[in-house]
Amino acid sequence: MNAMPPLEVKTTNPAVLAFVEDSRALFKPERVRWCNGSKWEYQELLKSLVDAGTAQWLNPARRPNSILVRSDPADVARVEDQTFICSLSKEDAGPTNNWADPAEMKATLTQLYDGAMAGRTMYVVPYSMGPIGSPIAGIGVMVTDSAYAVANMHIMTRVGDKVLEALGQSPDFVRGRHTVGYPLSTPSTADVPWPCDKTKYISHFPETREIWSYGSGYGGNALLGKKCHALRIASVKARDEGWMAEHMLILKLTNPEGRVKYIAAAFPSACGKTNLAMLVPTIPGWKAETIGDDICWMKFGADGRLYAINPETGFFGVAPGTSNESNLNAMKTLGANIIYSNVALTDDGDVWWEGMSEPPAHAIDWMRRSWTPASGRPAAHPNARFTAPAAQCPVIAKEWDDPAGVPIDAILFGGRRASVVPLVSEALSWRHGTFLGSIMASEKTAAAAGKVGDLRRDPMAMLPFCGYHMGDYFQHWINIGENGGGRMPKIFYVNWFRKSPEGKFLWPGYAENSRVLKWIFERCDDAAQAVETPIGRLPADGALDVAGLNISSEALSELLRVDGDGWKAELPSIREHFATFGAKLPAGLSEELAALEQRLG
Ligand code: GTP
Ligand code: SPV
Ligand code: MN
Repeated sequence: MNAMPPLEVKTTNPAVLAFVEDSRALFKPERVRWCNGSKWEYQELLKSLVDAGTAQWLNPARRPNSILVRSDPADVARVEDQTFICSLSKEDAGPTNNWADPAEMKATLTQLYDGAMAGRTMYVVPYSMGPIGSPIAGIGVMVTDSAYAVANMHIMTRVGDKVLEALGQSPDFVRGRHTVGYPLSTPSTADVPWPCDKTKYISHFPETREIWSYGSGYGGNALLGKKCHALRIASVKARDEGWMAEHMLILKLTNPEGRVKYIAAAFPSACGKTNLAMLVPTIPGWKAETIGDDICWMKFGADGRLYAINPETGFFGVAPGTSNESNLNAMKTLGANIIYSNVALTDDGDVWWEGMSEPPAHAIDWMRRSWTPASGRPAAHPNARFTAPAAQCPVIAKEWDDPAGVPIDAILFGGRRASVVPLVSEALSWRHGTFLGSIMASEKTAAAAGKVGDLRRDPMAMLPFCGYHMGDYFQHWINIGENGGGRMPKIFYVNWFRKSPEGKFLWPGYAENSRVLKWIFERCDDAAQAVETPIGRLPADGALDVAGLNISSEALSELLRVDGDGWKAELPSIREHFATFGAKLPAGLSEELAALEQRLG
């Protein structure tokens, strides 16, 4: 895997040079490669992945310049049990994070790191989260021995010389160390297609803005710019500096009169962010365009409004369920220059996954076994992913990489709830909206290791991604709202996943979610009718545009029903959830809970 010549070191920044030299001394790689971010470099990375047997080229007539990667079957999702927030005090990590003493964690990892890159290349990846030069953006430098991680970082972030140039001599960058933990200790040690280790650690040191990741090559564990930096470390930075780092898509919505609103939405992993970010409205005259599909950084602008950027440059999206019917724009984005992970390979060298189209008569499944529809198992892993350049999305908004960001008009929360939570409600205030976010719950998906389907509280879709005590995080939300006053976005709670007693989705979802977006858009202008209920404002009779939609009036009234008994039955579990935050639970949220109880009667 020595295809690449060493390149010139393009920085004299002493902090960067010291970080790289310390990493080299620890990992003991055979060689160090500084990544410059060029197209040529990206192509060399793909070639080295193919040469190593990690990847194979797809049929260039069908998927030009695209590869298929199949991971170790035990390295397919984020490992929340092995994710640690190593703040100086345990209290700062809070009850929802795993904590370890930073010195002890570093001692453990230093042992694992010692010589872990023997026989391999250590790539140095300077990257920017957000447009270079944007006042909202942030820089990181990551070292890794995974060419797969580097190739993905090329798509997902801005990489290379221009980042080092922007950083200049500043020591203000996030330091990321990553190794798959599979040294080629002797010249005769054979490599494997997907090196990784059974032992895994995804560790964060919030005070020193460091990330130490060990043993996994999978997305959120290995692409350190994404969840580790842009959410866990950035959330701490945001708390310290008075801004927000959130697990949200960003969408631009234009009404038939040409007026625009920007909407951010927090849904847990694999709960529909990529889909909503790219939807094609079914209502005439409305237009939706994509700004981001996973992460949103927001800072106050000079006018006192919250301005958001998408810190990423690509989509690391869930493949299964993506089709021309469910997400045409994603399908159009996926034509060329894609890294596919853990999908199935068709006999003509193309990709396939469950829900994409009629199953092929034969394929090779994600575990490299022969597969037919009769095999009785999925051909693609449920958390199979595509890595796609955002610029290839046919509905990417022109301002998607504007360094100034876009002013946010509405924030949506939502999760997978088979019952209780209606299709849409509007919060009564920012604080009430913060309360709704704080009690969000969702059924667990395949994006993280563990049992799928269990209902868990996932406040603001940040449960696995908040780098500090979630009680303090709630307080930060309340503080931000007080700072922003009347210029804050309106908050809404949505649920595309309410089911009938027979277990069928009541709402068609996907493109039809535009009907809900329309109501939200018009609520922002106080134009659409709403009724006040104990849980918030719901669409008044006839206010939700269902013209041309094939939905029964029973289904619609169930979707918009305020299930008072269901909410009352949930109060004990909300109280229990709140109790876990102890004295750090903001008084404002206890007051919101008491007010809800009272309104429910
Ligand atoms: P992460 O990348 O893990 O953060 O996920 P995400 O939030 O971007 O989720 P994504 O849009 O990839 O959707 C995940 C799954 O939810 C896919 O299988 C979709 O088909 C399904 N899904 C998305 N939107 C809807 C919807 O409106 N209704 C229903 N029933 N399913 C949906
Ligand atoms: C998620 O799990 O929320 C993702 C995929 O967006 S990962 O990059 O693995 O975090
Ligand atoms: Mn996500």
